[in-house]
Amino acid sequence: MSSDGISIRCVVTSGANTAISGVATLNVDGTLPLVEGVNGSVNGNALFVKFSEAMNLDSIAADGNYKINGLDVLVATVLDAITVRLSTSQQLGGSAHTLTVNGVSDAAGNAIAPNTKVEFVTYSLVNGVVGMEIWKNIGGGAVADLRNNARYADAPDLDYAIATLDSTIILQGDTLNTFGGRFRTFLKPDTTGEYEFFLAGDDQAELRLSLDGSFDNIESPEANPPIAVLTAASAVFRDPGVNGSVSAPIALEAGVTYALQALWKESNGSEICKVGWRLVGDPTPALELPTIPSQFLSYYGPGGTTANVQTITAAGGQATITYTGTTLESSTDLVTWTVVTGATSPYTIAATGTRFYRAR
Ligand SMILES: [Ca+2]
Ligand SMILES: [Ca+2]
Ligand SMILES: [Ca+2]
Repeated sequence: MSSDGISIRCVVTSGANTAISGVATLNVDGTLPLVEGVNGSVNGNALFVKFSEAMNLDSIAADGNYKINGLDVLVATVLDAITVRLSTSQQLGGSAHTLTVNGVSDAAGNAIAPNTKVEFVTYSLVNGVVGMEIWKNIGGGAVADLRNNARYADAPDLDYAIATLDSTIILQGDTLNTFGGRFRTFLKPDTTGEYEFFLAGDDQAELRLSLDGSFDNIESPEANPPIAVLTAASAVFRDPGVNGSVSAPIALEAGVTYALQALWKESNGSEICKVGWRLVGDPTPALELPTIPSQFLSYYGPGGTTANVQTITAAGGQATITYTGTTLESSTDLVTWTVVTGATSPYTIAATGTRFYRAR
């Protein structure tokens, strides 16, 4: 608006008396706030809503101002002046919803247009993604400070779907302190061989790999002890033997899905976490290794479509399943599901009795 930012004085005249006020600056905000974007959650239990300008914080913290068809909005948490995290009832992967916003206003008091609607699709298992979660306001520099906190592992403050195992995709400038972080991703090599994993971290970090392709027991000290541990900050990949940041060689098979998790803990100053790998025999120096390329990674993120078993045909004593999605799972009781390692669609199964299949 043209009068925005001008300086004014107020002149009051009464009979022969005139009073002149001090100078005031006139701020006119004639722009209504908008919902600029929404992002899903890698855990399928939240929605991150971003507004177009600084908002009245009380108004965006009121959970009753948000409705989502098919989901309950549980708690609205203000992350900053333009962003709010809505925790929701558990979302189905890859399902379409509409967020309807009412009653929120910008910092100047302009209300959003009534029944502002934004369509979104919940995150589903997609290729090329790492989940990155952040727990804020946890002191200490040891990974145990994160793991032992009551808000770990179910209540991260922030989560992101990013392209590789590199915290600086999101956290730049070393400005965030007293937090813990976690990467999770499914890893599927295209070459069978022995791999070394490289971990960079600040302050401290640990890396685990589950050969069964599941995160269910990823932190079990017996089943999945850490394959690399950093007890002092190292912002770059080091050669084997310098510190605990490089795993022993681990045999992996092409086409098999593994579960990879890194935890790190930042107290203050600089922060980072990165994970790389190298086939034994590859001469690339540790310092020059990239983080694990996205083509080998998959996790919950945007842009996916709902995974489905599409057809089941029987011939010659065998059944053939075609499906969409990246992972086929089988079960004998519809309760316990096991990843069918190496499966790609169409997938043919020999007669083995009654078995159920689902795609993810
Ligand atoms: Ca405004
Ligand atoms: Ca920091
Ligand atoms: Ca630090």
